[in-house]
Amino acid sequence: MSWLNGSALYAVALLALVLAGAGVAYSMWSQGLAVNSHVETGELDIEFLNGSLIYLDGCGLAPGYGYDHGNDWNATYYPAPSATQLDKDVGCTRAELLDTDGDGDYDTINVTLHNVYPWYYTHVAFKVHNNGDIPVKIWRVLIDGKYYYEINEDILNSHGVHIDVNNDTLPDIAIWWGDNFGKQLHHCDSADMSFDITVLQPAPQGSDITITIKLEAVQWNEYTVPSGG
Ligand SMILES: [Ca+2]
Ligand SMILES: [Ca+2]
Ligand SMILES: [Ca+2]
Repeated sequence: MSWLNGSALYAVALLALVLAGAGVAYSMWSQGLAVNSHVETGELDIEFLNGSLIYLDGCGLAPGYGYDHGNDWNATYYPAPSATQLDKDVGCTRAELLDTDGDGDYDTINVTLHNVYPWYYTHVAFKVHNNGDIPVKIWRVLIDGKYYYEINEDILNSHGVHIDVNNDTLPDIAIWWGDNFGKQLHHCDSADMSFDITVLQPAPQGSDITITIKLEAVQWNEYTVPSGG
């Protein structure tokens, strides 16, 4: 046992200390991984709030299909976003919330204008609800597959965006959106949103006009609006 001299004992003790130090470092690294994986399980999710959908001049097909079924509204002051009620009941509006991917959240609004004519006007309102964990901002709207950002700009010239529903290159409706694009919603927060629809002169006669609307939100610190958007 003559080889186990004082310096060898010192070396063994030093090795034990190094291993202990490695153990401490290893456990800290493991904890770091756990924190990272927790952050990554946060979910970004919004929905149209069930029961929040209301609209003018509903077709009255069933309870819940709008209110104020009756005389039509007319965009008398177009392109300003307001209207007056006529003494005639010709057309009507139907809107419904859909869960297109079957996850239990309403993700789409379908709006159908029935038997309408140029300058027929309607208004659709609803709440958007953050049912995910991550604070979000309402970013953009997808109408019939095309993205629009804050489309309430340039009111006096264009009254929002013009949309060609039947693909004959002529605009059939104008949509103007109310506020709350860019509004930050924390978990369980809701925001009111609404839009006006005005039927334009080139709209097709004798057929229903249907549009499909979705909203997209982004993580609160990633909100940007492209120039010209
Ligand atoms: Ca009506
Ligand atoms: Ca859904
Ligand atoms: Ca058209």
